[in-house]
Amino acid sequence: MRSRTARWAAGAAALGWMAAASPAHAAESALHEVTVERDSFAFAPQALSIHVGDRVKWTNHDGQQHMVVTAKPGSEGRELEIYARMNPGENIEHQFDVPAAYYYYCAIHFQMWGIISVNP
Ligand SMILES: [Cu+2]
Repeated sequence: MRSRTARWAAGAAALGWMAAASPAHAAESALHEVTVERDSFAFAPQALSIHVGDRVKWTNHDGQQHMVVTAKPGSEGRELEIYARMNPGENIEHQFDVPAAYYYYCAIHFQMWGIISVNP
């Protein structure tokens, strides 16, 4: 009984340490991956939920060029946050510093779109 209690206490202490450590971990920038697979004409995953300061990397595994285009939040589409081309095998990376929902698309194939929800 005593050892079981001790084990529980150790587990609780570990959980407490994890809870204390998580805010520091959340402050680190995470990298999220989006891919375009061959002949898919789609970004996968189509929807991502990330945190401010996180980075997103898009990789083009298709045999043709694709784009990633998205507007700056609050600009009503007049300013662009990303306007990038990816040749076959290329990738692009972008860090999101403003919390907003970023709808993006490929300006060559308008059926290709995705959304990045950047949370505070
Ligand atoms: Cu495309």
